[in-house]
Amino acid sequence: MEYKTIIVRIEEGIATLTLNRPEVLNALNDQVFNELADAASEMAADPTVRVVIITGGEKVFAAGADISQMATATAVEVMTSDKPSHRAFHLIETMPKPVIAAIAGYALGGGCELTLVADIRIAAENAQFGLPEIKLGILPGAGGTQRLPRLIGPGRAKELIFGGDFIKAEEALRIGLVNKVVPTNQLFEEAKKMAKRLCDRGAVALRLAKSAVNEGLRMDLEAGLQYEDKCFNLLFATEDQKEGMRAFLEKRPAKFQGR
Ligand code: CO8
Repeated sequence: MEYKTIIVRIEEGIATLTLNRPEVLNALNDQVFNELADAASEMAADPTVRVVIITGGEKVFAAGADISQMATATAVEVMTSDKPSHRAFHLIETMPKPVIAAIAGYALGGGCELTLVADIRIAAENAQFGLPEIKLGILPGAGGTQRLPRLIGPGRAKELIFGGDFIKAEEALRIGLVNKVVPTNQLFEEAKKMAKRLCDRGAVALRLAKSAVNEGLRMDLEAGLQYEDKCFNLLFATEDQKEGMRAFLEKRPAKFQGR
């Protein structure tokens, strides 16, 4: 597929999606969301892709949804829009493969919300996070009011959502918004290193582990435990389970085939 606002590269099982609207700090308009949705579907279906990295490059992740596109919208237009942002975020969040967000510079508004649909967030030292929507008279409408409290707790999420102020990478790490902070010039190397580690794991086990965590978050504990049990049982039907356990007993690294 051809993309204009993102760059898609696939190398050794790792797909990197790079937002590419530098002139507006990677502001996310409907075209970007549609292309992200298409790329997410393509990467999910491509058997050569094991892990996906989403980034905005070295300078900025994304300064939010495109304000110029929203400024004159009416309530009816917003209400009846097919909301490509929601489609893109849903496809990324439910992608049956690990998604890593590699974040440098600003990750604001919809940009911050995009990082929340990734499984793992790695921030460069120069990263800044914020949900400034409140300062525009709106609220984070691409999942921020729902996913952020689930990730960092309602108290801290409300402080970010109500205040609209930015926080630096170290603070994001302290409150659990990101998994790791790395020197800015090592961001892509670190993201690739983590992606490579995940490429060596069994793809089916990864897929079900991701599903168990994500689906479990929607359920009460008892239902979540039952869902986990089903996923666990199912993995005993895979060759990867046989290989993984045999390799352990034979004291050698496992070679998973993803089946
Ligand atoms: N939308 C459109 N254009 C933008 C955006 C944006 N979000 N952010 C930056 N730009 C543009 C600027 O207008 C500017 O363009 P130009 O050169 O033509 O004037 C260019 O990018 C560079 O920006 P600045 O000159 O402002 O750069 P600074 O370094 O001075 O400032 C900031 C950087 C602090 C990041 C500043 O640009 C800023 O505050 N940007 C807006 C941040 C923001 O409010 N983001 C939230 C947007 S709302 C949102 O994300 C809602 C999500 C929910 C959507 C749900 C849809 C259903």
